[in-house]
Amino acid sequence: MTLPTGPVLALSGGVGGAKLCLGLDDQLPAGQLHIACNTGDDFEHLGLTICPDIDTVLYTLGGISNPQQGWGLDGETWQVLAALEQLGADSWFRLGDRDLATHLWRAGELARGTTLSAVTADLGKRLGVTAAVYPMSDDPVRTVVQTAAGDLPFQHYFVREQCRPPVHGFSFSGVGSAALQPALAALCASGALGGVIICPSNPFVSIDPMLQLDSFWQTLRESQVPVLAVAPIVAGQALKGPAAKMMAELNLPVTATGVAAHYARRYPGLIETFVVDHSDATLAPAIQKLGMEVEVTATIMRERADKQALATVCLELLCR
Ligand code: FO1
Repeated sequence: MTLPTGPVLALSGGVGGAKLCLGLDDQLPAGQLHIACNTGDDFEHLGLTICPDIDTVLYTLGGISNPQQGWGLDGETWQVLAALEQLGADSWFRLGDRDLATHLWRAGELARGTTLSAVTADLGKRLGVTAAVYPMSDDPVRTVVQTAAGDLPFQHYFVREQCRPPVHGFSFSGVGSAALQPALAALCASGALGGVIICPSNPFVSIDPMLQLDSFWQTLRESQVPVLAVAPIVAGQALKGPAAKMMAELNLPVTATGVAAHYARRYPGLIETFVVDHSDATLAPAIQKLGMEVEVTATIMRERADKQALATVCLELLCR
């Protein structure tokens, strides 16, 4: 397997992103993988700062995530949540007892003025994660889902309302003034970056908040670094989460081509190669017309070996 020389940057949100990050972490030498995590999903809840996309990456690479859900911790207990229910507190967002330790510890660190980056790096070290994991910014950026039921903070839409209200748009509060995480900005400006992998995450609520932050996508494009994206839609379906439903409600074709067109429209010239599943091979010509190369491979990641195989395909593409 040929590997890029220099650091590899993955942009990740949600469970699908964490799966590919695990495969990349397995295939790259320690320290070569850098992961930018979406923080648009973050929210203040029960006085705690909840960072789901950061925790999903850290728990997954730390080997302690709940394998069925993809988020939260394996072998969790729910005593505190049950006690909170007794107190009449919100219990729609399921925080397990051990997961709560992460949130309590993070809230204390942040209250002491520690940056989210430093807290994330500290937590990664404690979990034995060797990849460099960053929040996309140390400044708050919050995804707002514009729905027929009004504007909803992401977790209210995703968990409390179970993605039911039809969406007609998104906004990212704070994105206009938030700065790209400093080490990320330095990595992109260094000229050493070997490649960028946009993981199979939700394009609207995981990838867009990151790429629209602080001219990040223009910085990446100007850095001439190879950039590839893995389609989060396979045979018209999202493997997990509301991406397909959102695309239908936004009147976009619910296909890998629809995602490629979204990225081409928003970030012209950024993505060189679009990776699609074998079941979408016939879409290649339409995606090539958008100015992207197409790689057809197996993109459904069930087993660890699937994650490693897809990671290998991506890493070799960055070396072409
Ligand atoms: N997702 C759910 O669908 N239901 C939950 O109750 C829930 C709790 C939760 C707690 C901690 C955490 O890190 C993630 C959690 N998630 C839950 C997932 C979360 O909503 C993420 O935003 C999704 O993974 C999409 O990125």
